[in-house]
Amino acid sequence: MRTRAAVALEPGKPLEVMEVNLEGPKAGEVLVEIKATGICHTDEFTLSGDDPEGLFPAILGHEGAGVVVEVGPGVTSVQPGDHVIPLYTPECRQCPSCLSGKTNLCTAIRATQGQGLMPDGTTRFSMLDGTPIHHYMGCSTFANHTVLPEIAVAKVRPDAPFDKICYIGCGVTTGIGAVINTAKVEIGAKAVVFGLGGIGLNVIQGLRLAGADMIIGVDLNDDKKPMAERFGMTHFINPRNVDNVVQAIVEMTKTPFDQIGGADYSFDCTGNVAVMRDALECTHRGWGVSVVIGVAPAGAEISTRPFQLVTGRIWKGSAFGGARGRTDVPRIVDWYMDGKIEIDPMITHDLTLDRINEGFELMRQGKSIRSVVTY
Ligand code: NAD
Ligand code: AHE
Ligand code: ZN
Repeated sequence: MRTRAAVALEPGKPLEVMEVNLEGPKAGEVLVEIKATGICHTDEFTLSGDDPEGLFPAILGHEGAGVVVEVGPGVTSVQPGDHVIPLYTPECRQCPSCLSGKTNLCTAIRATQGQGLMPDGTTRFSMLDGTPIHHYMGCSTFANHTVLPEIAVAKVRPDAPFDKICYIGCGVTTGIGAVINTAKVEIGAKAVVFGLGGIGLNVIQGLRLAGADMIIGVDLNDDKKPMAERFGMTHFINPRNVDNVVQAIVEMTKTPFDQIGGADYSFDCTGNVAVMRDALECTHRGWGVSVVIGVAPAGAEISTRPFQLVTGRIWKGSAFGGARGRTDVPRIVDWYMDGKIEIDPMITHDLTLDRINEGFELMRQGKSIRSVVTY
């Protein structure tokens, strides 16, 4: 079949909207009509050329929602008409990682996914002249139709609006999951969130859900403050306004009883390795936990004095919020539909596919939280 897609032809260049060829689903695969997709900073990261796994030409996008149109042989868990969210972290329930019960990082198809291919080592997308186009993160939601492995779709309730729940395909789950699954934040905690964008705001709403007392937001952009407050941020720091952001956080978190100071938990949602260091070092001696969520460019490395770890701070990372997609994503959709979490205010811009590059520009300029493209 043919479908419309925004294709990343070269790093650093705008996406080009065009008709592309799409082959139907093979065994264990499903064809999905994408109804809506968010634009995450990771799409921009890969488009910029900074992603070691970035391949071109590719159809980017990994934060979608849509409807199953056709299923390949052997598919049993979904059928045409089902509403689904594509999963860049699949859940096969059979690989050593899934069976370990210790991680959400299913390894069943990770190797081919990183090569921009379907599990059988081929691509379903090509240009009209026959040039192959890579898949991206196993999702390619910047195409009106895409093919996905069955293990990489979460079936969700049919009454949930596509243009909102697409955000659960990455940002919402990543942020809330990092708090609940990765950090396991407890009631009364003091937490710091570095980067108040599409991920950081969801960390904030996760912290509110978990019952944190103090939620300090850190961002270079003052314009991010009102939205973060709306979602539960209690204090704000712009690093440009303080001499030393770590010291400022240590001071803010001191009490008459505890003059050591430091956050119980911190989260990096910037992808900047200097910020990751601050995020670790602002946590409390003896027990502070810092979670890296941000994705750093090729070649970037984190550093700190080992003494920071010797004295009890813990550095962790979180992918897709530690969520097991087929199990957890339908529940998060229920949370949204039941009013337990909010999504709508974070979707600041609605676009059509023709205007997708405006969404990237708004993100670069810090003017959006999430732009959502509807087909
Ligand atoms: P975004 O562009 O919406 O937000 C980033 C925010 O960080 C902005 O508000 C920006 O002003 C702020 N910022 C940038 N540099 C800063 C600095 N030095 N100090 C303080 N604030 C700073 O991006 P997003 O969509 O929220 O994504 C955030 C990061 O999370 C990206 O690196 C993205 O690739 C990554 N990410 C990771 C996962 C995962 O599973 N681990 C999932 C989604 C996104
Ligand atoms: N390809 C990059 C790493 C990108 C990365 O870390 N991706 C996150 C999801 S970001 C979603 O917006 C992730 O899930 N990582 C786990 C995985 O298996 O990819 C690189 O540095 O090579
Ligand atoms: Zn993402």
